[in-house]
Amino acid sequence: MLESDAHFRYMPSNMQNSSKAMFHKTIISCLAQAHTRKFCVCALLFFSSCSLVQAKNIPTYGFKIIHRYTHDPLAYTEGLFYQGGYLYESTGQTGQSYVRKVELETGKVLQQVSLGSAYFGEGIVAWHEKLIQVTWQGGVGFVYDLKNFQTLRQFSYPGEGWALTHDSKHIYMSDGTAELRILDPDTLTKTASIHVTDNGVPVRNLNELEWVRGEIYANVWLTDRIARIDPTTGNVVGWIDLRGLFDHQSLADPNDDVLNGIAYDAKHDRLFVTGKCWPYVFEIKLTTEKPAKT
Ligand SMILES: [Ca+2]
Repeated sequence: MLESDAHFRYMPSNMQNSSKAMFHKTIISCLAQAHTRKFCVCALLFFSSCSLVQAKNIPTYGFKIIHRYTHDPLAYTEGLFYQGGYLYESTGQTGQSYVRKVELETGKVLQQVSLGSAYFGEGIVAWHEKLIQVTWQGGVGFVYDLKNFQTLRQFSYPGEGWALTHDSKHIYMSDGTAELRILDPDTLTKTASIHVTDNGVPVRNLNELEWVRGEIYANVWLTDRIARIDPTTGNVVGWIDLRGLFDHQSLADPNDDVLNGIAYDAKHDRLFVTGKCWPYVFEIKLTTEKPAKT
């Protein structure tokens, strides 16, 4: 296969033939202009159009429930992570925004700090001995001592803050767009960003985040879906379909009390999910492929 032909391998054969003919015609046409710069522009435009038809089949994963834990039904969950045997949770709504350390098995709140009425709390992440939180539209974040929740300092950022997670080197922040900001963990300033796409289409409303075995999991606001994102490319490499996990239509505000909360226990490979004002935190295992949507 010619190197150029590799670009046609995802197409049906009849489309491959016509596309190859078009490609060769394009090259001849461009060469006829005998101008290298023009040729490059033509080739780039052509390959850009080819990429539109190279849609990859992104797998959709289902789930099975391993365990169901109690969750405070008044907790408007905005951030969640697991560390050292405990869940850490942040909640939203002005006047009801807290950061909590929660006993997983019972849901008992062991430690809590309030943001007061000035801020709407959003995502949290642990970084060594610190706990970092962003707020929705305040442009202000907080750094706490992870052990006693004492406020150590504030920091600022442009735009909105939705969620946080981290790997060994960076902190990742969502802001409701299709971009994930990469932050320096010490200065908490943006150093780069990840543009998240599903087959080239931007995935907006990325909300709660979790780093899971080299991928970033992000639940998409107002849906029952979690995107599995390759952080090196921003490509969605899988979808987790959590329809049927919990009927949030039974809650007081079903349009708002949606899936939002992902935590991962890397040591024991346990994945936890919950939602705003859901009465449960679920430990789930992913199943390989979900049947086609009906
Ligand atoms: Ca999380």
